[in-house]
Amino acid sequence: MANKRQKTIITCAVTGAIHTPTMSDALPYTYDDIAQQAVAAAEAGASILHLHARNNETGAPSVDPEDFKPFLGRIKQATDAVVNISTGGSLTLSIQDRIRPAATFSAEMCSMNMGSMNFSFHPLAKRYDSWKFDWEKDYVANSDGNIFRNTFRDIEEAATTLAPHGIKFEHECYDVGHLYNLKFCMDIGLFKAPIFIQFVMGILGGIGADIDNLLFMKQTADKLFGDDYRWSILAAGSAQIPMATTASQMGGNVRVGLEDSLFISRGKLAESNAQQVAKIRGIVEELGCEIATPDEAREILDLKGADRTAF
Ligand code: KMH
Ligand code: ZN
Repeated sequence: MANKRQKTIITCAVTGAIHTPTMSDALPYTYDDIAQQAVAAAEAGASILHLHARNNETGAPSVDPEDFKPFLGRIKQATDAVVNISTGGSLTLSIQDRIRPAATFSAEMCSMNMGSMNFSFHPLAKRYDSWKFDWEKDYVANSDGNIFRNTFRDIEEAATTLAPHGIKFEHECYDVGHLYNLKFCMDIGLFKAPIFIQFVMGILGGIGADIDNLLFMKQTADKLFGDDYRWSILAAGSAQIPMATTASQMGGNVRVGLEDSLFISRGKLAESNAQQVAKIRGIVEELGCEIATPDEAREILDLKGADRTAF
């Protein structure tokens, strides 16, 4: 049977870079704050930590491995959570730059974005009038002119560069077509089962975050991948917790974190990543599911193990 009920893996995406300028004081961007919030999220129940980095002075998205090193070491010392390094980086960077941190640190997991798309958050520019960093207003306002580039050639380059590291991918699928892209890539041997799919919903440019769409994504994935996949949901903004709750009842795993939503409930800013993790953990457990420990997540996703990373 496809996706028989397993423990629920909670991923926490601790700090945004692609689409999350610093519009909340709770969003960590320094090495210290990223490390502290990541460890607290793991203690609250996240078995996977999805991580971006920022330049500590400018707050700008960074793919310089030197901006990852300080917090990766501290996270590894303090927790056994699985570290998942973003290869999304920023909307304006090449795939070669974006995959460098995951390759440098030979992470257990990294993201793999499964198609090129509009990826916009420009409406936010009108909603805010104060910004923490100078670059943020223009970056947000100009996102209506960006393409998040993830061509088949980019995906192949990322997959073949990262293959020798034995990294498991979090396949970020923002629409149904991305599932077909993933199927094509599996058929030509780029990715091995069991694959881990993150259904990304509610990004302007991708599929909307509602239950009909989740069912369609899940049915399509069942049709294409049968037993060869595990899945999770990431719904952006105020849909984060409601859609994660629904997915958990369908046998899916969940991703929360300030990267994808700054809120803890409608209109109320979250105080931390750990607060969001604690909230979804409470809901999932209340509804009768158990959450996976990091080692259980490793087993479910067939990961190489923390002893085979380079940090
Ligand atoms: N925040 C997600 C919608 C990546 O890091 O590669 C996009 C993301 C992509 O997490
Ligand atoms: Zn990310």
